[in-house]
Amino acid sequence: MSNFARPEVPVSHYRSNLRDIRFNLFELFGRGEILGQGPYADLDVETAEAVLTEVEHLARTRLADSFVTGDREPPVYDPTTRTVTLPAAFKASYRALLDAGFWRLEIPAALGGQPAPPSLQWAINELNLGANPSVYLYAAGPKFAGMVHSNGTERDRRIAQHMVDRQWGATMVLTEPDAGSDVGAGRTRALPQPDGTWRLEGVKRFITSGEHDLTENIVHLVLARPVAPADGSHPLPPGVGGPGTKGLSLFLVPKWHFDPDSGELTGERNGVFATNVEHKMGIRASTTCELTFGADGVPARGWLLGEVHDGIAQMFQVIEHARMLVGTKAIATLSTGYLNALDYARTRIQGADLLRAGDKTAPRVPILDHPDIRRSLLNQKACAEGLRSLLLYTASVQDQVALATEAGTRDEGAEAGTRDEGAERLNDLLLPLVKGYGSERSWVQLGTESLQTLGGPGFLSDYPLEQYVRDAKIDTLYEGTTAIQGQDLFFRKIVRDEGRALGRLAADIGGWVAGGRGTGPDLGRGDGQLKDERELLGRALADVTAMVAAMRADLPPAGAHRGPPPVQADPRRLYVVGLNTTRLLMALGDLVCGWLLLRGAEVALDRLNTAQPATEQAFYEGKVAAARWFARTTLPRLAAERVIVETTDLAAMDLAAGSF
Ligand code: ST9
Repeated sequence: MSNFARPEVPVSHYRSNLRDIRFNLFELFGRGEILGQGPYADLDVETAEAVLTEVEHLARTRLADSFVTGDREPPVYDPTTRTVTLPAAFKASYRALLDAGFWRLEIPAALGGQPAPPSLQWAINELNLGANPSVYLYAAGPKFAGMVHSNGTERDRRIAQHMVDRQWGATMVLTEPDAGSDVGAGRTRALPQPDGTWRLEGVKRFITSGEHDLTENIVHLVLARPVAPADGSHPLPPGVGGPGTKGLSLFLVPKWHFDPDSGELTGERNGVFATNVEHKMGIRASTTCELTFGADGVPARGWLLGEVHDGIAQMFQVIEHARMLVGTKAIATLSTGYLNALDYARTRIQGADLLRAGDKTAPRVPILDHPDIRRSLLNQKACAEGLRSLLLYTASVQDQVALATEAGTRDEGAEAGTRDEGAERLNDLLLPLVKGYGSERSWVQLGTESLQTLGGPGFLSDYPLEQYVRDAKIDTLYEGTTAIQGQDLFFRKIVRDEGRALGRLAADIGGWVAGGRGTGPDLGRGDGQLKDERELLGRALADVTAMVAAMRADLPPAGAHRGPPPVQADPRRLYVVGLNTTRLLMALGDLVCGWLLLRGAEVALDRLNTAQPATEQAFYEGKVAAARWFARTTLPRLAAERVIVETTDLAAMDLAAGSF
C-alpha cells in the first residue's frame, strides 16, 4: 500500500512555534525586564505567557478553522447593491478574534485599551497572522482608531471611541489606478463644503477590506488632494493641495453616515462604494476593492483628520505599522510552512539511505534522512527563525521608543514629548528589512523549499503549502514593493539619516564579532564556542559596509540627498545606485539575521551547559545548528554581492528598450 495518505480533516493547518517566540522574547531579548513594572505594571511575565498560550490556541483552532474556506469560497460581490458577503465560517473566525479581546493590548488606555509592549503585540500578531491573515486584516479597526485618536481633534477622538465601542472596520486608502508606488500622482480631489466637511471625488484601487459585511460601518482613511471650488467661495490656505505627496490631506470617510457625538448611524449611505472586487492569486478571503467616491450620484463626505493638512505624514504612521504587519504575515507563513514541511519529512517514507542507494533491497527511509531534504529544512528553519528574531528585535526597539514616549507623558518633570531618537532611527532602518527582506525570503523559501519538500503532493490543495505560497506572494507587493523598500532603506534610512542608525547597528554587530560589548543592552559574550561563525559574521559586516560605501560614492554631487560630499561627478552614476538598492536590502537583511541567529545560538549554548529536559535539549541544539548553518551557507555569499555592487556599470541602463 502507498504511504502517501491524504491528510485527515479537520487538522489545523497552522503549526505555531510558541517555543521559539518565547525564546526570542524572554531568553534572547530579555523582554521580561520591562514587564510587570512602569507602564506595564499590570502585565507581568506570567500574564504575558498566559496570553500567548491563549492566543496560540485561538489561532490554531477558531482562526485556522476558516483558513481554507475563505480561500475556496471567497467573498461574493454583488455589483447591483455594491455589497460583499463573506462565508459564515469566516465570520465565525472573525467574531472569535474580536470577542477574545486581545486587540485591547494594541490600543491606548484612553480608548479602553491596556497597551502591551510592541514586542508582545507583534508576537501575538505572528500567531494570528500565521493562522488566518485575512481575518486579522479585517480586524484592524481598533488599531486604526488609535491612530485617529492620537492625530485627531476632539471630534476625531469621539469618532475613534465609536470605532472601538461599535467595533467598526477601517481601511487605508492611498492607491489609485495610476498612482501605485507613486502615491503623489493621486488625483482624488477633496472640495471644502460650507458645513466644514469635505466632498471627495475620485477612484481608489487595491483597498484592503474596502467592503464587507463583518461590521455595521467602515471608516475609510483617505488621501485626497484639496481643491478650491471654482467659484472662489472657499480659498485654500497657501501650500495646501499642491502637487505630489505633500499636497495630499487625510480624510475620514465613513461608509454609513453617523452622528459624531453619539456614534448612532443616521441610516443615510455615504457616497463611497465598492465598484469592483478583485479576483486574486491569494488571500482571497480578504477583499481588495476599487472604491469610487461620489459613485451613483451620491456625494462622498468626510472630515479632515486633525483639521491639519499633513496627509502623507499622517498616513505614513499607518503605513509604517502596516509594513511591519506585512513582514510579520510573511514570516508567520514561512514558519508554519516550514513546520508543515518538517512534519511531512518525518513521516513520508521514500527511497533508501544515500549510503545504501545501490542496494535495491535496502529499507526505505523517511525523507528526513536524505541530505538534500536536510539542506532544505535547515534553510527553512534558519530563515524562519532568523526572520522571527529580526521581527522581535525590531519590536524590542519599538519597546524602547514606546517606553521613552510613555515616560515623557507620565513624568511631570520631563519635557513633554520625550523621545528616544536613537531607537526611532534604528526602528526606521529595520522596517524595510522586516517588510522587504522578510517578505522576499519568506515567499521564495515557501515556494522553493517548503512546498518542494512535499514533492508532488505539495502542489495539491490537500496540503496548505500551495495556499501559503499564493497567500504570501502579495507580501512582496503591497505596502510598498520590494523595490520601494530597497530605495527607502538606502536613500531615506541610510543616506538621509547620515548613516547614524546604520552606524549604531554596525557597531553592535561589530561588538558582538569582537566578543565584547557594543552599545546595546544585551550583546553577546565572548565564550569562544562560535569562533568560526564570528569570523564569518565579521567578514559579512565588512562586505555590507563596503557595499554602502560604494553606493554612497555614486551619489550625485548635490541635490536631494544629504550626507558626506559625494565623489562622482557623473549624475548618471545614480542609476548604478538604483541597480543595487534591492541587493543591499537583501544583503543587510542576511547580515542582521545572521547576527541575531548567532546571538540566539550563544544563549542556547549557555543553556546547554546545564542539564536540560530532552525536548529543551533538542530545541537548543536546533538553535545552534540553524545559526551555524546560516553563517556557513548564507553569509559567505555576501562577498559575491559586494563584488557585484563594486563592479556594477551602466550597461543595463545603456541597453536600448528594444534590446530587452
Ligand atoms: C496597501 C494596503 O498596500 C495593504 C494592506 C495592508 C494591511 C492593512 C491593514 C493595516 C492595519 C494598519 C493599522 C494602522 C494603525 C496605525 C497605527 C499607528 C500607530 N517613513 O520621499 P518622499 C513620508 S496601501 C515615514 O519625498 P515621494 C514623509 O512624510 C498602499 N514617512 O516621497 C515624507 O516627508 P519628509 C501602500 C515617510 O517621492 C513624505 O512621505 N503604498 C517614509 O513624494 C514624502 O517623502 C505604499 O506603501 C517612510 N519610510 O513619494 C506606497 N517615506 O521627507 C509605496 C516617505 O519631509 N511608495 N514618508 O519626511 C512609497 O513609499 C514611495 O516611496 C513614496 C514616494 C510614495 C513615499
